[in-house]
Amino acid sequence: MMRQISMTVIELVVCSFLAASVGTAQAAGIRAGHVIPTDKGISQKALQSMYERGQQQTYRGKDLDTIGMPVGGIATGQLYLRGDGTLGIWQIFNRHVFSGYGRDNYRTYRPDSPVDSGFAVVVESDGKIHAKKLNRDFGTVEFAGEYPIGLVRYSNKAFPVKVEMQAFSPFIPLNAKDSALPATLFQITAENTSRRPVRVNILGWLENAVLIDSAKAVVAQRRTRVVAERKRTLIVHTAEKAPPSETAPVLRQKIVLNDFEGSNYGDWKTKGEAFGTGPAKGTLPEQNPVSGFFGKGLVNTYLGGDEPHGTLTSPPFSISRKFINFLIGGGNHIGQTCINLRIDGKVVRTAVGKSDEKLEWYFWKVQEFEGKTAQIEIVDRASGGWGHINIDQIEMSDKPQKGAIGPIDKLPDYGSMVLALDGPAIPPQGVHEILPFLEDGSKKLHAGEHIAYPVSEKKSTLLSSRPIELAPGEKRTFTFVLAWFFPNYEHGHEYATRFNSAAEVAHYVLNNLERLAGDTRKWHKTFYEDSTLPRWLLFRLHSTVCNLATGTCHWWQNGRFWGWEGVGCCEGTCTHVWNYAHAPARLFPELERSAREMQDFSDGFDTNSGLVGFRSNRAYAADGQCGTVLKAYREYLMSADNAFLKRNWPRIKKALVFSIERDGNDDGLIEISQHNTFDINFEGANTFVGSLYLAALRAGEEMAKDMGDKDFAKRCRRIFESGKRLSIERLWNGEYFIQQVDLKKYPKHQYEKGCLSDQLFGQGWAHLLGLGYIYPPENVSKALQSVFKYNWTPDVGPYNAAHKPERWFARPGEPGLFTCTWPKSPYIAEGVRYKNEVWTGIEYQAAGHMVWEGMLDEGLIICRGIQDRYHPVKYNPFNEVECGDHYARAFASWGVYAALAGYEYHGPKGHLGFAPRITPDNFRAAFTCAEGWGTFEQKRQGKAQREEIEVRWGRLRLKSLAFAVPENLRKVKVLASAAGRPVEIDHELKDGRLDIILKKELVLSENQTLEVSINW
Ligand SMILES: [Ca+2]
Ligand SMILES: [Ca+2]
Ligand SMILES: [Ca+2]
Repeated sequence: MMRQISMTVIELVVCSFLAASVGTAQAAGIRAGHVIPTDKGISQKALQSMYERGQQQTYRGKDLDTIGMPVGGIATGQLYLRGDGTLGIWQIFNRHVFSGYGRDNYRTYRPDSPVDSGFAVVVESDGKIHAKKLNRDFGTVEFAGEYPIGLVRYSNKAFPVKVEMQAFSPFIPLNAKDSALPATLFQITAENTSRRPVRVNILGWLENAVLIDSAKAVVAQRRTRVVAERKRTLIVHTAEKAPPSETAPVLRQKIVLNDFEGSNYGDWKTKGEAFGTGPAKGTLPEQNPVSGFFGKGLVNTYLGGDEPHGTLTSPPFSISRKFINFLIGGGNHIGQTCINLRIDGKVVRTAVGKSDEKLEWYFWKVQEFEGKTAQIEIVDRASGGWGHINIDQIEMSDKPQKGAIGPIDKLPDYGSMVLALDGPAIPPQGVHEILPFLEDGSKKLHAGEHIAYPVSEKKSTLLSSRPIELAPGEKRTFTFVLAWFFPNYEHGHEYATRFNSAAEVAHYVLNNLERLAGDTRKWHKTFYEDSTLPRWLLFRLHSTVCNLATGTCHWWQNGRFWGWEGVGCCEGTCTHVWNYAHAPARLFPELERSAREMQDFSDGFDTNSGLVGFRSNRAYAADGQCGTVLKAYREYLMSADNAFLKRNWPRIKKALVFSIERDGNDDGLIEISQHNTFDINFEGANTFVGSLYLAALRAGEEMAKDMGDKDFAKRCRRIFESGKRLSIERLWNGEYFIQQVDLKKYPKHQYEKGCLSDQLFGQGWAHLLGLGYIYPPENVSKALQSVFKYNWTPDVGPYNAAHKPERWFARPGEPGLFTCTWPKSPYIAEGVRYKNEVWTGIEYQAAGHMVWEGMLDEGLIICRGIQDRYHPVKYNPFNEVECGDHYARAFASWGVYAALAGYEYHGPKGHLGFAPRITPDNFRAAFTCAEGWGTFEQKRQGKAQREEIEVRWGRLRLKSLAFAVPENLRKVKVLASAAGRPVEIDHELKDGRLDIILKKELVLSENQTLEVSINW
C-alpha cells in the first residue's frame, strides 16, 4: 500500500519539522560532544534552489580534470569519457583494478589514459588546412554529459568550425543485450560558424592495445589492418604469435637474485611489519597451505594474518638478461600485494598473485632495459582478504619460465579492437599531409597501412572521413564506433556468446545504428528532458546507474550477472551490499533475476538449511539473508508473469524459513548473533536486521498467497505482527529505535542506544515493494526525523575531529550522513564498525525513505550533499566510492527516484500506481515496468486531476491503477481512455488513495497513452 498523503499534509509535516529544528542549537538531552547541529544552516534560498527544475549542468576548465563518465556497454569493462572528451581508464582487458578505500580512492585526480586514441577535426578553408584535436587544447571545452550520454562541446573563436561530440554505448532499459555491447558510439557534429564555405573531415585514431598487459611478458606481434566494407571503414587491431627468429639465440647462464633460503634478507631492506626479520619457512600460522616455492624459504607476508603492511627492497642491480623470472602467489590486489621492478624510481613492471597460496612462475620481459640499473620491491599494503603476497626464486635469465603465461590466444588481454567509421575513408596518402598537425614527439600515427610489429612497440592507426562541404551555418554529423572483444575472462562474457570479434560488434552497432542510438536518446529525453524533477537531482540519481558499465559488474557467458562490491574488490555479488541496490532491478530486471536464480538460489544456496551464502559461499549474513527474500519479491514484481516466482518459490520460502529459525521462537525478533554489512555481528534485537526481517515476512506472506500457500502466509503474518509489536515495546526510545544488547557480554561493535542511520532499512524496502508500514507510521516518521537531526551534518569536520573515521569518504568541510551516532548516551568508541563514516548508499537509502514519508526537504538535502561532495572540482561525479570505485551500494539512488514518484508496480498482476511526493500538481517522470517504459504525468488544478501514462518503449499490461488524490475527498468522478478510446473502469476511494480496476486487461503499446481524468 502506498502512503496516502496530500500535498497539504506534506507541507505541514515539513514545515513543522523545520520549525522544530531551526533555531534550537543544542536541544536538551543531547550528549555534550555530539557536535552535529540540529539547525543544519540551510537557507530558504538554498532549499528553494534544490526544488528548481534547472538546466543540464555543464562543466569547464579545471572541473574537466576529474570527470570520467563510463561510456562502454554494461558489464563489458570500464571505459571513461573524460571531461575534455578524450577516453580514459580503459579497463576493457579483463583486469579490474582495486583502487583501495578512503584516503586511496576518495582523492582528486585525473583518470589516466593508458591507450592512445582520439578524434580531430580538419578544416580546409581559403586553401589552407587547419586541424584541431578534440581535447582540452581546442579552446573552449564544455562537458555536459548525463549518463548514459556523454556530451562535449568544442569551440574556438579563431577556428571556423565548432564541434559537438556525443559519446555513449547503447543503453535501453529492459533491453539488456543491446545495452551490454562492448562498444562506444561517437557522433561528432561539426558546424560551420564562419561566413565562408569550408570543407570538413573528422579523423579518428586508435592504438593497437591488444595484449596491453601481457606485452611485457610475451613474445608476440600486433597486427593492424584497415578494411573497407559495406560503406564503412574499419581499423582492425589484433595480435598473434611472433614468427620464429632466424638466428638461434645464445643463452647466457641465469643469475639468481634471491632464493630466500637464508635466515635473514641479507642486503634486501625491509620496511613495516609484514616481512618480519627473515624469509618464512613455508606456511605461516592460520594460513592455508602454501606450496610451489623452492627449497625451504620464501617471502610470505601473512605474518600474523593479512593486517600488516610493509615493503622488501633489493639493492640496485644491473639488468643483464632478457627476462626476470620469479615465483608468485598470494593476493591479487594491483598495487597493493605486488612485486615491482623499478628503474629510475619508476615502476616499469609489476605483478600480483591470483588469490591462491600456491606460487607459480611468472616472468617479465626486460630486454629493453638491459644495462640499466634496477631494483625489485615486494609490496604489501593490503589488510583485507588476500592482503598478503608470496614470492620466491627471483632470477635473471635469457629464457622465460613458462607457467602462468599461457598460449597467447588464451590470455585475458588477447582479442581485438576496432575503430570504425560509418562511411568511406579517404586514401592513406590523403591523410599524410595532415599527420604533422596531430603528431607530437612521442607519437607516430599510421594511416591505412597493414602493419605487423613486435608487441614491445606502440603504434596508433588513423583514418579519416571524406571531406564534405559546409555552407555557413550548416552542420553535419560523423559517426564512429569503437568496439572491443576480449573473451578470455575467467567466466567468459555474455557478449562473446553473440559475437566473435570486435569487427562483428562494430558492424552490429552500425547495422542497427538508428534503433540503438534512437532508443538510447529516447531514454535520455524521457528521463532528463521530459521530467519535471530538478535536473541536478536527476543527474545525481541516474549517475550511479553508470556503475553497470564499470568493472564492478559482470555478465558471465552462462547468463549470470555477478558483481564486486566496488571495482576489483570484495567478490560474490555480496547479498548485504547489494541489499541497497535498486537501479539494476528496475532498469534491467533480467540481470537481477539471473543473480537470484544462478547465485542466491543455486550456487550460494544450501539446500539443506536454506542458508543463502552472502558471497555465494556458505557464510551467513542476517541482513543479506532477509534481503534475498525482498529481492526475490522485487524480481517477481518486475516480471511480466509469475514464472519466476513459481520456479523459485520453494527456495525463497526456505530462505525465509532460515531467518525464522534464527528468530527461534516465532516472536518476530532475531536476537542471536547477526553478521551484517558493517562487517561485524549485531547481538540482540535491533531494527536494522529486524526491519528487514519483518519486511521479508510481509513479502513472504504476499508470495505465499500468490502461490496458494495459505498456511505459510498466515504464519508469516503472525510472526510479523508479533515482531512489529515487540519492536515498539522493546526498542523504541521515544525518538528512534535502539538495539537491545548486553554490552558487558558484547562490548564490541554494537550500537545499543545509538541512532543508526539504517535503523529503518527494511521499512524503506517495504515501501518500495508496496508492502506498506511494518511499524506504526508515527514511529517511522519520528525515527527518520531523528536520523536526519542527529546524523546529518553540513560539515563532517567537527564530528570527525572528535571521532575519527576508519576510512574517509567525506572530508572536513563536506556534508554527510554518519552511519551511527550516540546523541542521547555516551559515545561507544568500540561501537558498530564504520560508525563515523559516510556512505552514499546509506544516504540514498535514508533519503529515499524520507521522501516516502513526505520528508522531502530532508531527502533533497541529503542528496544535494552527495551532489556537492561529488562536484568535479574535487571528485569524479560518476564515481561514488566506498571499498573500491563505483561501489554497488550507490545503486540505492533508484530508491529515491521511485519514492519521488510514489511508484508502485506489480507486473504479474498488471498493477501500476503513482503518488508523486514532489510537485504533485504538476509532475512528470520516466518509469519502468516489466516489458516497457515511458513517462507518467499528473496535473492537478482546481477540482480536477489528470493522469497520463505514455508508453515510449515496449509495452505495458494493465489491470489496475492507483493514484493519490487530496485526502479529504469523499467522492470523485473518474473517466479513462486509452489510445483515444474509452476504457471501462471501477474505482474505489479511501483516505486519499484512488484505486482503479480495469474491467478488461489493457495492453498499451509503444506510443500509446492512457489518460485518466478525476473530478470532484
Ligand atoms: Ca626459496
Ligand atoms: Ca598484509
Ligand atoms: Ca525470537
